[in-house]
Amino acid sequence: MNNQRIDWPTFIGAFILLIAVTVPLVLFPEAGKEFVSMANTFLTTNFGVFYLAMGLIVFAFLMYVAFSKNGHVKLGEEGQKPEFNSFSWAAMLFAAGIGSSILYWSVIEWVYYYQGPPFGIEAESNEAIQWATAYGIFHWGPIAWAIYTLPALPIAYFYYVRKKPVLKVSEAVRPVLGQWVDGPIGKLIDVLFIFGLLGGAGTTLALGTPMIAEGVHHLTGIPVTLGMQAVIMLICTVIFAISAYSGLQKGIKLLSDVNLWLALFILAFILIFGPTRFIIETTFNAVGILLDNFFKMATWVEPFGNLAGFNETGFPEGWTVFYWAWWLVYAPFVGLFVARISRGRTIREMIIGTMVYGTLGCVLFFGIMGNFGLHLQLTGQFDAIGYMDANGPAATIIAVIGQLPLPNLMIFLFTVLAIIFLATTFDSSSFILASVVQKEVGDEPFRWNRLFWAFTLCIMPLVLMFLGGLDTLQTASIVGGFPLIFIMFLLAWSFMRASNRDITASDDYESPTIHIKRWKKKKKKSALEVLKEKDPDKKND
Ligand code: NM2
Repeated sequence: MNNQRIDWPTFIGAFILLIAVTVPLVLFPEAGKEFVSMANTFLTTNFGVFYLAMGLIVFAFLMYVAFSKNGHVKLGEEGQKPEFNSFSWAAMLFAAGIGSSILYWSVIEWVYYYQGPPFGIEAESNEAIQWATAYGIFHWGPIAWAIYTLPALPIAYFYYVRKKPVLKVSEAVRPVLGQWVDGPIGKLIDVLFIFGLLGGAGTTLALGTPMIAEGVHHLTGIPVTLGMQAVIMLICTVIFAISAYSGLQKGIKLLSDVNLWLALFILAFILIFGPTRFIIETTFNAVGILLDNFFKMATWVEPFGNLAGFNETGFPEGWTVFYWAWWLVYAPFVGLFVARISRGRTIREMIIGTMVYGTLGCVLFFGIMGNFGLHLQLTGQFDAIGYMDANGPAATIIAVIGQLPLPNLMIFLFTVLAIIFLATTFDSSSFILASVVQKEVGDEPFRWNRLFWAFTLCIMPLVLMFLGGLDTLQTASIVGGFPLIFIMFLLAWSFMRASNRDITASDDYESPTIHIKRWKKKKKKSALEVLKEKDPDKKND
């Protein structure tokens, strides 16, 4: 009986695509790697501008919706209270959308920008320092969060306002694609999304696991080997599988709350016991640089390459395009998840909440963790750059944290936080993957289905890690995520189309929810009339 509610074509389609990509990588790792990296270079150099344009358009679109009549629409019934309070909502949102990668990049991203700055600036110059403090915030800032938020609009709208019990990307583009959603195109959209997310999650694991491993190594002395990393991955999988299994109200919410408190504690500790004034001033300054150069950064595609004495840096493809692509493969998932937790909020609250809390959270991480590291470097207390050249990024992150007072305790907490961050992204991912392969989702998708995706999320990266092909998987997901750019436009269009239609059906602009209710009543009546025509004896029940 249960199995009838599974959408088998999507389930199997996603699985086959996954196998179809993994098996050649297992059999022919070198050739596979070369092919994928060629495809990646081709896409990011030729179509990089697509990604940047998408980012800006999505950002502008959301600003428009938030303050338009469509933003008033309530996700749920009139007078309904939000299902989760704002604290838990923000915590879940942040914990789902952000994984352990923020701990990785916020501590050391500045090193890369400092050594390979944008805009033809001299490496390791004072100007490079300034940009290094701002670029991280940009890549984890308002545009990035806008990419995350957009899919939530149509999905939440159909789930709560039109009350379709389906949590699927394809369902959210029905107003534009109509019947096609039920055919192969709809399945393809869902399968592409699943594929992108699995690859994006693979990237997260590829960064997170070595970092956690270095933390464990520092605390226990166990050498970092492939086997040890595999055990860490498995332990993380068990944690998030338990959380996904116990569901939204228990495991996922609890882990997210713990995640937020622990993160706030570590950030506060670094702020207080680290160079407080330097951190505050540098972060403040960086926000200024970002605001001043927002559009410049958002549109920099390096058009002149090596012409006329310019020196091509590859910075836009390597960073901004890569980041937008990475946020993009996660976006439908975060959209589905944000939609699921936003019952009782308005569209505007959802948009502003995601973008503001999301950006603020990232500013805190980059401002505090990043500038703590930068301060160590500039004052000569700890040569993070030299350490990184010798020992790689993962060990450097742990070494930077080890410069704090109570180093062992802080490394322990940092490692635990990384595990929880990883788990909170993966439990919600498996929850959503399970939803997408079901035809209908009551309150939550089936448990076995959630567990299945929890393990699938890890097993493939695990296999590839042993083969040394994890980088290839990352790149493949970015390549596979390319069509999502177009799906983003379909999503925006669908939302506008459906909500405008519902809103104009009423004359009451101020409260579209009331208006939508009225519209629905009308609809219902006409459905009943049709029934009566067919079967005049049928009672109105
Ligand atoms: N993003 C936010 O590993 C993670 O933190 C998950 C990464 C897309 C860069 C998301």
